[in-house]
Amino acid sequence: MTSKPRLFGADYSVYVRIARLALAEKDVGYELVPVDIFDPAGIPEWYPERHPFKRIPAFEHGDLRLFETSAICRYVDEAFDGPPLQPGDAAGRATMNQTIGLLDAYAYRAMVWGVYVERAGKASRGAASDDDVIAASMAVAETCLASLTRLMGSAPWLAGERPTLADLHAAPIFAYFTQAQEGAALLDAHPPVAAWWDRIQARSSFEDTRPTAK
Ligand SMILES: N[C@@H](CCC(=O)N[C@@H](CS)C(=O)NCC(=O)O)C(=O)O
Repeated sequence: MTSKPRLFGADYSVYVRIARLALAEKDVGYELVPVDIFDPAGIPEWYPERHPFKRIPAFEHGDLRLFETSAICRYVDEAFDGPPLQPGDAAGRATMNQTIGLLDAYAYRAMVWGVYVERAGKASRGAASDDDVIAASMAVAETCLASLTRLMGSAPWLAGERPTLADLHAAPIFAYFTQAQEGAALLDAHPPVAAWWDRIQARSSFEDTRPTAK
């Protein structure tokens, strides 16, 4: 297939950045088609056909249309040349998918919305933070970081000896979480995850997908 993939979404989005990281790691050229879910005018009227739940991202490559970031990333990894982003063995893939599931089910909501948006996001808009929401979210974040620490063991990456989709799924969440003072302090209390955070930030894909300042 020769056509260039198209990714629909906005660069500030955690999930759009995960897909962009996968495309960047595989060195795949693509078009980012702007869809801003926070646009006061609403999303484009054609977008629900791309994503029935009106979330971002959505993806297209030739005749293939996808939504759900994990499906997009696995397709990008398997359909294009470049370094594999999934372990070669079943147990390694299961462990990687467990970490991705943890990030989707528990980390994203608590660490991005419950801590970053509630603390740093609201402060930047001059709004008051809800300390009860932050405390409850930090308890979940603590379990997330403790679990990631245990699952990493002595490996440099979240799912083994080389970067995988699990690292790409986590990085945009941590990019927001560590902007809140509580987030940065919790990361410091988990040295293996803090060392991973230094490693993932040093990758060119991380820099290349940095959201543009608004
Ligand atoms: N399960 C979806 C989640 C995507 C998602 O929640 N994206 C956020 C932006 S980071 C969004 O579109 N939020 C809009 C909303 O919640 O209405 C995926 O894996 O792609």
